[in-house]
Amino acid sequence: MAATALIVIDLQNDFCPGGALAVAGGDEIVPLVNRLIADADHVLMTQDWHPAGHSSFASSHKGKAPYETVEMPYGTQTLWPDHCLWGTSGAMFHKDLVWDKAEIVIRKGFRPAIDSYSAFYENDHTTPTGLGGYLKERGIGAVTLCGLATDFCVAFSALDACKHGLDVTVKLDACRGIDLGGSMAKMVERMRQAGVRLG
Ligand code: VGL
Ligand code: ZN
Repeated sequence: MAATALIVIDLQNDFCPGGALAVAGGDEIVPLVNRLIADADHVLMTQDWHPAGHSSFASSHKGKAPYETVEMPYGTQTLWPDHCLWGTSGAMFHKDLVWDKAEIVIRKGFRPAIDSYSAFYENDHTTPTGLGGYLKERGIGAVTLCGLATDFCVAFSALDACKHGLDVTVKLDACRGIDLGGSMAKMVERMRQAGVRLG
């Protein structure tokens, strides 16, 4: 039987209370994620990792405020407060997360001109992060996802995992969402329709 991996998405300080792009209750999931890590055969992580002046930051677009949108060559991009600047404390994993077991950390969002929600592809849906190939080579056929944020990086990762033919579970109680303009209900429904198991 193909192996299963737990993928912990973006459980970083900037997405936790007090962080630059805080997700309500983001830190509450840490104990549960630690239990999932302890029980998992393989643990993979993603880390949102942006250079200063990244194009997903509202501050990079004159006259734009966070949570507004801009049209990028690859489609509509939501603008965010500056967050997860590479190498800063905001980009580090939550201090109580026990992630020694992690076999790989996939960093995403490091190209200045393109954002990346999914662990598999950047927001143009064509530039790969390499995770798809990694899972294939490792013989991993099923993934369980948890982390932040439910309606952005977790959901887009889950949808792409389905497209890769993986068996996909999202542990909703080990996720927290941003919920921008109804994005939570919309993305949960999209995951359900794509065949994601919502556990
Ligand atoms: C995320 C917005 C911007 C996420 C990352 O991890 O869901 N959301 N960058
Ligand atoms: Zn980001």
